[in-house]
Amino acid sequence: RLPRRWPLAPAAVSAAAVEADPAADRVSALSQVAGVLGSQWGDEGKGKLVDVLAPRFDIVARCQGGANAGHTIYNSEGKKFALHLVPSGILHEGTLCVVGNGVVIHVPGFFDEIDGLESNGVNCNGRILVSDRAHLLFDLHQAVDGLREAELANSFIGTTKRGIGPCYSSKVTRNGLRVCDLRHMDTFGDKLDVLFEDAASRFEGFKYSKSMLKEEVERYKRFAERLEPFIADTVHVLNESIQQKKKILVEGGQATMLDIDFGTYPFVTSSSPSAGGICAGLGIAPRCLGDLIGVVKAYTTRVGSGPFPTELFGEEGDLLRNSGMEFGTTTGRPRRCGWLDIVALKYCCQINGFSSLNLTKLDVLSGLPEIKLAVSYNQPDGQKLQSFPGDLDTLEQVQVSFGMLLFFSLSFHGLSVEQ
Ligand code: 2SA
Ligand code: MG
Repeated sequence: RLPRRWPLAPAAVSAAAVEADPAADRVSALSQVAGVLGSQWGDEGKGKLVDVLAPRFDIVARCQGGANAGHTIYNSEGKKFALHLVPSGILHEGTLCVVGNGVVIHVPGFFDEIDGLESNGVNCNGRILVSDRAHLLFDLHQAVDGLREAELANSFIGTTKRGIGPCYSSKVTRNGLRVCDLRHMDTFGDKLDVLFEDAASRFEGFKYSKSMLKEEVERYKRFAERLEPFIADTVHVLNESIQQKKKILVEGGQATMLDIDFGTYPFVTSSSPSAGGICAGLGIAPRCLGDLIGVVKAYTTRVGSGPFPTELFGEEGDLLRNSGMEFGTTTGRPRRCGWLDIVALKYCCQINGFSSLNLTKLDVLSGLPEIKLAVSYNQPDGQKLQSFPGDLDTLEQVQVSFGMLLFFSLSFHGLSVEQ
């Protein structure tokens, strides 16, 4: 635990509760609005931490990304749940889940997820609010994602092909459709037509006919009816909840090293999974934010292409992958594995100002004769880099200095690393 920078919500926990669960006081002492963010390249175990913390919060909110996230949670009976769009708080009856304005929503996928949860005994009724400002992600965005990757050939990004980039492109181009557009089906078809025409004129392989458009509009008329009870002005709901002293936990998807601004661009996702994405993706003020927990795995994994300075290949990589069960929740892809990278972690700590770190999967390293940590990056001429480079050419050429894990301490305010 590190000093907190913001006033905290009063912790109302009885001595008996603390005795029954020693973690209770620490968890309840978390600020009124707290966040769980990935501090590597994703898959650090954010979903598990959110699941642990959720019972102490009134609301769990997603602020960015979409169904590219894959949060795996096991319930008390050992049943496995793979969540993509629905916040991980859904497994706790008393928690309200919010899908914020910054999220991109594939409505059919959203309902598939809800159907899956309900058929496994999880009641979703009245427990999920979807922002009326969130952008709609259509099948056409997924098709474009695939076509764009194919076009990139050998320099493909390795996206989840969930249409995330193309949907955020529509949003930024300002011809995207939002959840609130489902309330205006009279103009919905015309707006969707613009997106279809866009894709068809750009990609030869994009098949499009007016009858396809008509079918899609009919499909969305049905979705509009089913989605209506979920739709809310979540900006208003969240700000009212803050006024009412309710506790909000923000569940980050992906991670800072995949951030559109701070990650290893262009091998990144198309949203802001770092602290700044919370305010933009939920419509809450920066001064409301309190504790931000950076989740960090005891080693590093990455899915998709892009530089990975501490990557391990061959048997060493296989060992981590198999003992850590490092396969994508969304796509099942084997994750690339390597040592913990303190240079990248320090950079993430600077950007997010984490109040604490949650170190996960330390047990996976059990039995290894040595555990390495990247402690600095050097340029080919031997000069040490002072910060995590923005230029990929520089990053690809760095030589990593490793430290062995003999004694290891991190101090976040001085940002010093000892080994
Ligand atoms: P996209 O689909 O446009 O967001 O892909 C762009 C890059 O972001 C990476 N990315 C991820 N990396 C790790 N985990 C992610 N979620 C799933 C999971 C991944 C899976 O939690 O397991 O199942 O494969 C995730 N989402 C996006 C992606 O690999 C690209 O490098
Ligand atoms: Mg994941």
